[in-house]
Amino acid sequence: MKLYLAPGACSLADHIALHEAGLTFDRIRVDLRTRRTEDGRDFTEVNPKGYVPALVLDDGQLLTENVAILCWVAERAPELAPGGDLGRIRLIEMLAFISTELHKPFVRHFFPTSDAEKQAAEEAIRRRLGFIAERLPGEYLFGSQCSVADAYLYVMLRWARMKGLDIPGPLPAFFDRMEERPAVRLALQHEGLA
Ligand SMILES: N[C@@H](CCC(=O)N[C@@H](CS)C(=O)NCC(=O)O)C(=O)O
Repeated sequence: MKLYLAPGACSLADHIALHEAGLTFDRIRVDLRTRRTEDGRDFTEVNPKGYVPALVLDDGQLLTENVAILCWVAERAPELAPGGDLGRIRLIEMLAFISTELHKPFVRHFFPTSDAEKQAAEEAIRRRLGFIAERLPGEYLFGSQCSVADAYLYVMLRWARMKGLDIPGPLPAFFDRMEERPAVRLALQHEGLA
């Protein structure tokens, strides 16, 4: 299995989740400007969408989209998803929220076409981090057990820190907790971010 990633990009969430699940995989860096892989390939031949993350399974099938890859990991490591009747649906609900309501505003904040757009994106991020912060039920998004969604939220908070955005309590403590996890440390180390 091969994970195509760019250091510090959203693919860090998938990288962490694969380590949390204890799965064996190769990492291949992608230069997002040139769209070339570190092994010299045109990345669009691997993933025609041209963006990371991309996961090539052992049978050669390609998986893309954070929500799908993180769900796939959680299916292989059920301890990384909430339990109960609605567990899988709650996980998709949370991943969809992070993907569409946080990740996308961050992209607008990183690459705004106007000051107004940047301001609106920052306001959206502030509100949505506030929404999560007010409802954090325990150490992690679903209580005491870390899930693949926590890896995705961790990357969003990392970006918020990089951009100097406010992170409401108790999310700074959540961030520190995540950074103590061996899977997070390993992924940061492998991406040259430790
Ligand atoms: N919808 C995709 C978006 C992934 C995405 O935004 N990837 C960024 C890095 S965080 C990227 O590769 N951007 C380069 C590009 O779009 O050209 C997903 O959730 O997996």
